[in-house]
Amino acid sequence: MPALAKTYDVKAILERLGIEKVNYGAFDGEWFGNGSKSASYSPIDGELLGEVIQANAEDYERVVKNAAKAFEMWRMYPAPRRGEIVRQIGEELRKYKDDLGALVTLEMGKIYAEGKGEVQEMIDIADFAVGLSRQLYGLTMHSERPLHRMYEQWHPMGIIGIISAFNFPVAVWAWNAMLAAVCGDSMIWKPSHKTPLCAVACTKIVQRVFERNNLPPAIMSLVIGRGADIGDRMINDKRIPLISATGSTKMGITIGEAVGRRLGRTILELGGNNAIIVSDKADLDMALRAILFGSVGTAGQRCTSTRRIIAHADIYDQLLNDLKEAYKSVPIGDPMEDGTLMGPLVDNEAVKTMMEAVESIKKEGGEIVCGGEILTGDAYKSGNYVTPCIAKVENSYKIVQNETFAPILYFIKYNTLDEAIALHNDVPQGLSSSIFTTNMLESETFLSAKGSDCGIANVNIGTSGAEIGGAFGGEKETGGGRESGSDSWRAYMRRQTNTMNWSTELPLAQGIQFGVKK
Ligand code: UN1
Repeated sequence: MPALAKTYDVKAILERLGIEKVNYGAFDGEWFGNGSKSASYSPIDGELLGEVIQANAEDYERVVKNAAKAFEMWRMYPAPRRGEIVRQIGEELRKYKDDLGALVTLEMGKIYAEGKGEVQEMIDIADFAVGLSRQLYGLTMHSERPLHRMYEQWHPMGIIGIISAFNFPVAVWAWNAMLAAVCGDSMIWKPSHKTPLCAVACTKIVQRVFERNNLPPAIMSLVIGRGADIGDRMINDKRIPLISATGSTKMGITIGEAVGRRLGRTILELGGNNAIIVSDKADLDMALRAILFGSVGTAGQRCTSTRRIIAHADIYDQLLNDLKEAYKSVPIGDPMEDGTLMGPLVDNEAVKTMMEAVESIKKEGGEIVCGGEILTGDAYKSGNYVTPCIAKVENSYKIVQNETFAPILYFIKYNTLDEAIALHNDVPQGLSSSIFTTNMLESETFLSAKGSDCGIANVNIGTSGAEIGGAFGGEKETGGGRESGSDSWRAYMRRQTNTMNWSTELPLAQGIQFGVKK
């Protein structure tokens, strides 16, 4: 069937990235693994991309020991020189942008443009971290005591545990890894078991940079393995002072509890339920394009995906109709091919979850406006392709209050801005949000203290596609963590307050006299 012939060479892509038929899943400077084998199949057509021999409990122990050893030297390596290593990693990522972007697409199914976009995020955060390596600033304070000096400094923290999700299999690791590296930490990455080859490829890229510079590659270690073997060990491990995790709220609660019990720290980036308020004063054409990217992009599998449209009654019907037309013409198919805008969902399980959600919508009284079906036929033989769905609902529905990781968009009507903001905030999650309006009073209200309660709030742009320069994360059940830009780096270091007495007396603070009789 020539129409289905691939225009790209999977074998060549994998080869250039150093992916073998069977790969080791643990890395601490050397590749090894003694756990069970796990296969990675492409959601595009079910093709076997490669296998991984996962890490077992002993392998994990070995990785932690070597990451701890690497930390001891790395923390004493000057921060700007750590930045130089990260600069070289950024250069290397530029060389592999196309291949690594393709592997992201092959392994999790987002379209190639987005796969490459993800690698661009890695490059951007590497550049950001290089600059940061000379700006890990602390404050100086004025002491209340004469001839005393006070300041604070930021020290490397230790081994950072990075737990990443399938939907951003390389970028989110890089947000953490590039910052942690300039902060002087070593790290252990546990990627999603759905995207192990992406993690192997990234680790091979950084391995070469460390080796070239005669530095221990264990600074960026890897353990691929199931939660019960590896994840549980990591979150309960006192040698890991910080766990940075991306995933579902359910998973975040487990991690938060386990790490909290040992008084460790977490950066949690969990579920979103992101809405766009579309005002009657919006540029509807712009709103339409933003909604389409936000809801259909990555097949609705971003934590920032647009899940709810809160539309003003006066434009509700028009927007819904226009969007319905746009949804119908979204090219769905092989995400590697030019022109495709929506690829498959990550696996059959995700398709099942989406279909169950569609049923729940109907059961609760919602109306399916379009989509929500499984595509069949030769081009869709992996069974992972669906049509994106729009549904008319009430915000209070149980299904609407939950995050479904699939392209389902809920339509909700409002009359006043206060009502819109109340609906907007009336969900358990608080990641990303946006308003489309050309009225400044409306946009400022949305951004004010009584406006959006999310970690990210935008005006006239969608909910997804954040730049790396800002702090990324959200409130409420999204977990409260912040990654990536702004001053997120502080979470990867420990703060120390220093007071230096350069007098010949010993005055106490708060004016306390505590004389010793001679
Ligand atoms: C995620 O889905 O976990 O803002 C991260 C965005 C991307 C990152 C999403 N830059 O959509």
